[in-house]
Amino acid sequence: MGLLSGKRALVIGIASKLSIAKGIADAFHREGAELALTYQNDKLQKRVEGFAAEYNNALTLPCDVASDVQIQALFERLGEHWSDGFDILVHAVGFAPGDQLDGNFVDVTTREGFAIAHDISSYSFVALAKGARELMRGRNGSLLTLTYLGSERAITNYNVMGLAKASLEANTRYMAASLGPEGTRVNAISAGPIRTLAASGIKSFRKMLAESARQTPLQRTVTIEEVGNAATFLCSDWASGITGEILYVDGGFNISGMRGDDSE
Ligand code: NAD
Ligand code: 0WE
Repeated sequence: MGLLSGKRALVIGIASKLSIAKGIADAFHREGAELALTYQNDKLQKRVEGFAAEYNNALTLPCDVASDVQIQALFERLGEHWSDGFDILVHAVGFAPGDQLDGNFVDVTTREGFAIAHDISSYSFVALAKGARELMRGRNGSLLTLTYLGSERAITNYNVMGLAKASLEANTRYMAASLGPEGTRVNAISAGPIRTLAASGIKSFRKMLAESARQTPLQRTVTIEEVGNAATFLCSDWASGITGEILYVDGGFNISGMRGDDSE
């Protein structure tokens, strides 16, 4: 018996085998969950269908979270597939226009960049919760999102994404308060830096990974498998008392202060 046997999970945010959402889907599948996956656009469809084939031919559906029409269509089709409901929704989506993530924060941040970052990276989590609400009601289900320490600390070049993640974390708490009475939990994982497609566009990301490993208690970066395992716990009945929580999966980086010579 797996930790998620008998549970149905919708995973949003797979773009490649390196995606955090792929690490989560792999762990959910290993622990016995039945999966459905979405893809952002036609370019990603074939790839996501390939992953779905490895998960007992999981259902795949399109969803660009910028579109209310697509979100509505997603839950209509999911409701036909899983007519008595589902248990888990994973939101592993974040985006800001590339020019927002390169340069001095005050110089590069624009009204439009701010709006897009907050729309795609934070509002979309509530938008998906609205769509999923009736299918998830009363099943002791859970929603999970992915955040980053840039919400609380000023991290070079993370810029307006840090503001959007601060909004996403507040969103996690307000959604937990809103959906708690119907038995649905809402949590976030704050992951340490991982080389994914979303990170590959970032200037000097390699240097950042090396430096953050040096300053981390575990002296290394974390993997998508480790995030997948923590996600499995949060979405399982073992976490039935946990909601509105931000769980760090970062090797302890966030609690670290100054590191002395003896730890090098
Ligand atoms: P990724 O590029 O593999 O995944 C990002 C996903 O967002 C992609 O699947 C992409 O299709 C999707 N997406 C972007 N805009 C979308 C839209 N309009 N509609 C639907 N989907 C859209 O990168 P990742 O690192 O796995 O990112 C997943 C989540 O993890 C993000 O929220 C990211 O902020 C967060 N995170 C990443 C790291 C890291 O270092 N990689 C650390 C902490 C948190
Ligand atoms: O949340 C993220 C990545 C978010 C992201 C990345 C991109 C690159 C391509 C959002 N939008 C875009 N838009 C693009 O056009 N992370 C936590 C990974 C990340 O990104 C950083 C980091 C870390 C860590 C950017 C600057 C500094 C550190």
